[in-house]
Parts: sequence; structure tokens; C-alpha cells
Amino acid sequence: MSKPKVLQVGPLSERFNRELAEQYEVSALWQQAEPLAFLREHGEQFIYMVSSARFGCTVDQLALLPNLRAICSFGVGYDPYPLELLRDRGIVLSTTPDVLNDCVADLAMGLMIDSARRLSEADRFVRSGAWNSTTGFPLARRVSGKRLGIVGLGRIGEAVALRASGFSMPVRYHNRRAVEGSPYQHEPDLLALARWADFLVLTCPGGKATHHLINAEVLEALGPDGFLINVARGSVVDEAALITALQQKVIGGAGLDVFEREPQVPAALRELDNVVLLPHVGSGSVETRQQMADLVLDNLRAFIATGKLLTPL
Ligand code: 8YV
Repeated sequence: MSKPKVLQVGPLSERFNRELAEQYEVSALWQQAEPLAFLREHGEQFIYMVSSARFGCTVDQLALLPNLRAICSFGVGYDPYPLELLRDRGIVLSTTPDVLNDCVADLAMGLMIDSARRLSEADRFVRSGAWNSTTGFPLARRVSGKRLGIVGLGRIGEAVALRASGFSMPVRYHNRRAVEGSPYQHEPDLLALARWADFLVLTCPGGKATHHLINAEVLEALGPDGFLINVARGSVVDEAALITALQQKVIGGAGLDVFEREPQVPAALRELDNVVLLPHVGSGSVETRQQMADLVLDNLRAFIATGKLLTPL
């Protein structure tokens, strides 16, 4: 029996690429010299697509895939997919929820501690040889007991809140609607949450609805003792406003795992000591990435066998 054909938009781990190729007849779109010309010629063969929260897919690609029925995406984000078009065409999309909650929440805690206690900066201080008998490292800010404001209390936000309880941090959150049954106080006014919080942690989805939600006004409300932590999407923060706020000490500091134009990180950010910069590694542990990969393959297998995805969006 011939293997089902799968269109893979971008490369994932070597192991994933290998496992996919063992089970399916895979066409690697990114390896085509002219991806759209390839789709024009072969697009109608594909019913299944594999992509990721990084690569997504475009309207132009979809126009050349008239028989596409399912996209299995690696990652929990869905902002690079034209969702309305998918809905209109009846194309279903699976993501990889839950398996990455712990790692992303761990990283958010790491960024809170790093930015407030200045761990990365202190590491640079030691490495540079600046530590000597007369020069100690300047004092930092306490984390335990501080107020945590979560923007976007979903599965990852809940995991951050749970960890924060071990640090005796009171938690409030901002969502458009209150989360039913949540033990945390809902704050419908984002500015009020920013004024209240010592740490504002972003765990909301990206996309139009949250574009530049964190602007100069919110940063001003967070204030000179406040820290912004972004493990969501770069698009949620007005990066230019954030750079100004960090330069002028409008906020105390920031910890960022995501940026507006990845992998580009503005030089102005790289020059600042009051920001911790990570290369989008929220889910980046061996264990979690393996679980995410398995879930993509499980979704694909389930859809081919039953017409239903395991974790549809
Ligand atoms: C992914 C992410 O690893 O899950 C997401 O939405 O942002 C990351 O966990 C990455 O984007 C997948 O390519």
C-alpha cells in the first residue's frame, strides 16, 4: 500500500523529519526552489499538511491546495494561520496544547527571577573580571511575595500562577472575560492590573486581537519598580515603546523570550543591561519538544484513520 502524501511546510527536528518520512510520502516545501510553482504543479495531491507555529501557512499556498483538509501544527500558537479562510474552506487545524505548559511556565519564572535578581547581568559581571575586593554587584529586586499580574490566563498562565504560589505571590489576571471558577482575581482594566502588579507576565495568544496590547501607557502604569515578562508573542508588545521605557527606566526591567521580528532583536535592546533576552526557547526542552512532535504525528495519524484530530484548535 502506498504511503499517504503529506506536505511539510518547514523543517522540524531531524528526528521528527525522519519519523514523518518513515510513515508518509513527504514533500518538503521549503526545499523547493520555487515553492509556489511546486504547489501550482502538485498542490491538488495534498490532503494533509504539517507545519508549525513558526511557519504557519499563507493564503497564496492555500489557494494552490484545493483538496487540503487538515493541518497538523507543531506548537500551541496559531497566529501565522489565516483562520477565517481555514474555517470557510472547512480545513481543520491541530496544535500541540498542554504538553508545553510546564516548560513555558518554568521559563516565565526563570525570566522573572533573572530580570529582578539580575542573574544574567551578574553572570556577565563575574565573567568580565569586574568582581573584586572593592567592587560588589549592585543590589537587585526581591521576587518572593511580589504581585503577579498575568495577561491572558489560559493553560500556560495557570501554570505560571501555580508556580507563583510557591513564591507567596498574590495573583490577578486580565482577560477579556473572567475565567469561570478561577481562584484568581479578574482585572478587566489592563492599566489597573499594570499599576497593581510588580511583574506583568504575558501568556496570551498573538494575532490581531492582542497586537501592541502592551504600549507606552501600560508600561508607564507598570512603573519603575515593575518588570515585564513576555513568553507569548512579540506582537503583543510595542517593541519601540518598550525600548524607550527600558532606556528611560520607566519600568524596572524586562525578560523577553519573543520579539516582533524574530530572529531580529533590535540593537537598542541588546545594548541594555535591564533586559534579559532569550531566543524563543519557551518550549525548548528535549522532553517537551519530543512530546510536541509525538502529538503532531498522533494528530495526523488520527485524522487519516478517523477524519478527526485529537487536539483541534
Ligand atoms: C514553538 C511556540 O516551539 O508553541 C508555540 O506556539 O511558540 C513554540 O513553543 C515554536 O514556535 C514552533 O515552531
